[in-house]
Amino acid sequence: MTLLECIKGPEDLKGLSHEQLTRLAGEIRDLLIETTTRTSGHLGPNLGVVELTIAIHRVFDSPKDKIVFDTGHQAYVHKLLTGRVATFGTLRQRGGLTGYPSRAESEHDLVENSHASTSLSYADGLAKAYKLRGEPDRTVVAIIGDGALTGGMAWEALNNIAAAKDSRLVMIVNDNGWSYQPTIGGLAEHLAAIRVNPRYEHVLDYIKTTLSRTPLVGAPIYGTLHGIKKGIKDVLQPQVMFEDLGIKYVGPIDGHDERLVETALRHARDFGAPVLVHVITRKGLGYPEAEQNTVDCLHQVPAAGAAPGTWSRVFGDEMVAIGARRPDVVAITAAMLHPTGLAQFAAAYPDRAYDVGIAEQHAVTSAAGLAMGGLHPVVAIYSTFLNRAFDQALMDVALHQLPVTFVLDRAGVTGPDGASHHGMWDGSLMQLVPGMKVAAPRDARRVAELLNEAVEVSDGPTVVRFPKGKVGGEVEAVAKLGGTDVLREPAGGLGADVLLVGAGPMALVGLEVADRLAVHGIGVTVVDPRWTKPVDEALAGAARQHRLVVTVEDNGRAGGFGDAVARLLRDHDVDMPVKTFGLPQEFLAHGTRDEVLEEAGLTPQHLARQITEAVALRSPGDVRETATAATEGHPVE
Ligand SMILES: Cc1ncc(C[n+]2csc(CCOP(=O)(O)OP(=O)(O)O)c2C)c(N)n1
Repeated sequence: MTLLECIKGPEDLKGLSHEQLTRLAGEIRDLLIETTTRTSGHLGPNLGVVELTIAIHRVFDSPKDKIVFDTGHQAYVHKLLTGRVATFGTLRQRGGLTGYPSRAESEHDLVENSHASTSLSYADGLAKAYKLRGEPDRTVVAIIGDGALTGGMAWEALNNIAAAKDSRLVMIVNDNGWSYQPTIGGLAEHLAAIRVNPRYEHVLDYIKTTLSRTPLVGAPIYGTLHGIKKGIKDVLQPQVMFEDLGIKYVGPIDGHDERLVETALRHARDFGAPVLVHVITRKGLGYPEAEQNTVDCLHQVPAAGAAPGTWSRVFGDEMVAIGARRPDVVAITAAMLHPTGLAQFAAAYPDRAYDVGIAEQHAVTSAAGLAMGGLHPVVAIYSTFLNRAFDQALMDVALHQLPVTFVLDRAGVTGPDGASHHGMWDGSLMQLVPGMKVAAPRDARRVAELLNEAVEVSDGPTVVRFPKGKVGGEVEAVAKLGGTDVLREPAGGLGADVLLVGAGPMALVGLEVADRLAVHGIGVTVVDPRWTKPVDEALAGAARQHRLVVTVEDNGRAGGFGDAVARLLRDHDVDMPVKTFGLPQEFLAHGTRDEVLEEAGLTPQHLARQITEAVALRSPGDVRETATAATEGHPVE
């Protein structure tokens, strides 16, 4: 039995010797590597916080003390130390452990949101709550990376924490110099005086002498740490601010020296007021493939970059082509240069690509400024993170009718990252924005086509949304209906029973649905509107030619494309039933994309069955029999 297998909870850590803790750290790293390379997951960040997490659980008394992991992608070690060694092999699998803290999994988990830069605000509130409730023996601990510290919310929180002088709050800045990519903050560059902290130089010296002695990985580690000196300064520069604000600052500390970290944390815990502890760690430590990975230290395995054949890659390739033709097109990413597919554009046109850090709100309003300045910005972010910048999209961009194109990768069901990552909100949020045009490409060809159309729009904002993963086969239109592509007319001899309007790749799912329904005598016209906002008015006329309208979208049902189609029909006095299929308006658990879509009923089989039932309700005789058979357990295949 390994030492790690004996750890059933944080209390089991407390009696271990220094040697045992070192052994434990090794066992944890082995398990992290073995598991994540099999299940996928955040490897680099977790390898970097092994000693730090051990120290946290030895010093603090969870769950009485509250531990908040910012973003939460680095909480695997915490999972292992809080009774989840035996189930760790199920990480990110349907029904298994989530990739982030999960209150359903453990009383030691608290915040599951996984959107960065929130930990200090949660911690501020928690500490105030315990004070008001008269529970002064609790300490709140927030662990925040230097990447997450680039998010504005973290600074809003610090401003308030500084004023809450008697909060028992320990903020640990886990500074590894990396976000997805090296953290490059503007603070140090733009502030005139950069103070070099002697303690920081001391830590670098320490790391140089100790880590350089380690064969193979030593030199690269030192090289990278030294290379990120600028990044560390970025965090040190705000140290001036911490001191000025009156927040106690401790550090910088070598985050891989467990004893040293413990000592600092004990001091911080006993201080009785907000303390910021600055630890320097090495992302990916202990796994040469991660340490030497120059893209992102294996932030994630498999790598989150835009692999050939993915939607992100198709977008990235087209951006390079557009960039060559249109010198006014610029690109913005919020700390996701590689995953969004913008790396090629940045390499080709370095002056026209901006990585703003984990700062979606700033990204969008900065894009507004770029547009006001005569450029056409393309803001490439994951759909779920656009939520952060809704007000900026609405008031800063749309109100001014600015030509900004939002490219929303990972729109719809994403998969193993779970509830906080499914991009199921943008389709509804964007429907609310006056003047916003939303495109949903169904295949690779349409990504290129619609992206080009979007950057041609000069009098207002546009969105191009597409899902995660591999792009499917291409399907050409057989006819046009206004701006809408008709992909399939009812099969020979069948009537125009159903008008199936599929948004984006759901149009291709619609084709499979049509095949299944044709077998049962139901004629389906399948169309792809290409633009889901504004809804093509031609659909109103087409609806009149059918007996039922069906919409299918990979987005929450409430207020999405389907509701917009129903509204269009009402507005045109088309008295036609509309069935809107989409994701249930719930926080959907993790699983593969296919598993989640299956559970949401968005597979051809489920859709065919439900549409058959709906048609039967409105039809005499033949179709009704088919539907009855289907509902009585003979699935419509
Ligand atoms: C609002 C938001 N934008 C983007 C992301 C995607 N993301 C996840 S982790 C990460 C980098 C975090 O860097 P850091 O906080 O330094 O932690 P590290 O992985 O280096 O330990 C990013 C950009 C996110 N989770 N939330």
